[in-house]
Amino acid sequence: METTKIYIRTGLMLILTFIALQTVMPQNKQQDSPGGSHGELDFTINWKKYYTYDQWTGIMKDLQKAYPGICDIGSIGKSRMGRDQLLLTITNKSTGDHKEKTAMWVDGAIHGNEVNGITCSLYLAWFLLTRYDYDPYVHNLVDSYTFYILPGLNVDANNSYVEYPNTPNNPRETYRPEDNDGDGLYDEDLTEDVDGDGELSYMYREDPKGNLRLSADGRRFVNAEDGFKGLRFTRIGSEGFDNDGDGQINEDDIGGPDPNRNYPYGWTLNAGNPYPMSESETRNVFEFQLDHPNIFASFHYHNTGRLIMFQAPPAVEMSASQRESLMESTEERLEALRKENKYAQLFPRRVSNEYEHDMNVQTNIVTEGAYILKNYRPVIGGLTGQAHAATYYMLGAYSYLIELWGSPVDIADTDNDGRLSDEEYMKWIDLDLAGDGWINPHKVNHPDLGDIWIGGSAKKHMQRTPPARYVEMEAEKNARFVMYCASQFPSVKIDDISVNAITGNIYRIDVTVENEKVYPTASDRSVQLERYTPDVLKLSGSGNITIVETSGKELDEGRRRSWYFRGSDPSPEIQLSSGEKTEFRLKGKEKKIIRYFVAMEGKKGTIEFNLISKNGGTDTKKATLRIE
Ligand SMILES: [Ca+2]
Ligand SMILES: [Ca+2]
Ligand SMILES: [Ca+2]
Ligand SMILES: [Ca+2]
Ligand SMILES: [Zn+2]
Repeated sequence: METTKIYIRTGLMLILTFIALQTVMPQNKQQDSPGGSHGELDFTINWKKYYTYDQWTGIMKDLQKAYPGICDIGSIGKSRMGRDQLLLTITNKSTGDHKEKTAMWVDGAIHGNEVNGITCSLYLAWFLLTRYDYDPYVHNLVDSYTFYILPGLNVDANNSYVEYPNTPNNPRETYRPEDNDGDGLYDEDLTEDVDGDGELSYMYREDPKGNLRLSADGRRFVNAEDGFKGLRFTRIGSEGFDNDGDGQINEDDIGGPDPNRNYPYGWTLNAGNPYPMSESETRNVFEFQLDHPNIFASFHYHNTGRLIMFQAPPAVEMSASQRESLMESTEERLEALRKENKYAQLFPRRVSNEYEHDMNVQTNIVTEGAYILKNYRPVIGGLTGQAHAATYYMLGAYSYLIELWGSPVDIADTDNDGRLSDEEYMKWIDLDLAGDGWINPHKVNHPDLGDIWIGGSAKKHMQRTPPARYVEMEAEKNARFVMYCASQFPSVKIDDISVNAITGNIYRIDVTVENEKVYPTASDRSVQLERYTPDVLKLSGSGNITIVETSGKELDEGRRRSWYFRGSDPSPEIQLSSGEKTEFRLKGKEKKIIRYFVAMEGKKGTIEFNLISKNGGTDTKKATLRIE
């Protein structure tokens, strides 16, 4: 009878024992009250404040001194004006070098005026450091991963924005000199605080033909009705003097290219001039990132709008009608999903097969981000020379641009029309901020213009950067989102080893390997860029065990069955190769079965499997084969 090729249970009994090799780190001071203090009082920081360069870098240095075992500080380079771009490297040094661990990159305020990004980055660093000894979740993150945190990227403009009177929108760019008005002089007419109140508001002149008047309460400039007979005004512009006597005010301010259009991916001359990475501030960052291929994901803090802008893989081309039907079907599916989860996300983007996992991973991550951040909306990010486009498209790291804060519409929109009327805004100022934050119109004598009016607008930290009282709540939940993402960095393990006797002294061993987290061990993009290291399963055994064959590729459940029934005649997709190691990539939440055939002489032997993943860690399991 020709039945030898079919698996026969011969009555042998196989006894398997698993030995998990894991290091257990001693933990101290961990407290059991999750609602209580977790070390915040060990190093107090006033979060209801915006910090100057000297102040925030001083905090960074003090933090490092207080937590030297889990924090390093260093400069990644200098700005145009010679300021150091200081970086905190946070990881438990005793569990391995920072470069050997999967890493999160976080930077803030590439746009000079967006300094709540500094607060959020600094808050994350402080949270990780102060809670390390108390909070098992944080402890585990800091033991396992590296956080590279650059609170202020555009340090010259960041400092100016906080230290000097400025509009909410300025200074935004890096300090490359630029002749905005083409008169041969560079940056010769900046804004000034004309009335000396520390704020840059708007200037108005009295004008019988002006289109504006004061509101009834005298606090705002509003449109004047036809036939209005009272005092009329015309708006001049932001506060400032005519420094060069050319008849124009504030016509040549500081600021070169937009630093977040200066990165190489999708770069254009118009916004990112004069060439990609021309600014030392952006170049220092990108060179650091190139030098640290352990960076797996990145966060970039901006304002405003409460957006989670994530990088999605490239879309496949579609006709207009295909796009339309995709929009419709996405909306339908989303509506159904939101009956179960109001934070559910779906995006009308079709990607090619090799990018499908990245699209799914990002959708899953930003769905949780929408839950954690509550009033933030996930959208797909832009590509035009932006930092987070370079991170994903050139480095293969998952990337997120967070537009922090926004208008107080969700707090102060009392009639629920989704917009904030002037009256609603003023009520927010009066009741939530006790009047602080508004500049009432007042008369001022201007050296170039004579008698003018200044005011009718909010102070600097009222729009793009929130009033101080809102800083901490924004920072806290944003730190939680970054930590959630780090908690989903890949983590591999050997789930199961199953051994079956086939025939004679031949055994089939199916090893189940698993990545328990949302992120894969390497992004689809990094695979396409060939900028990744495959996961490896290595087998070693006692001297009496030899490997007959390995399935070079993983087997899914269906294929495993077909291979099983067809004996040693595998389907052509399965590449058989003899050898001691098998390479593959574990996607997020994926299990794979790796099959080996081994021969054993004698009645007892041991085999050991080593799973090694550059981003997902390692696992080892042993099994004993014994015939009784
Ligand atoms: Ca000029
Ligand atoms: Ca200029
Ligand atoms: Ca002023
Ligand atoms: Ca001028
Ligand atoms: Zn920005």
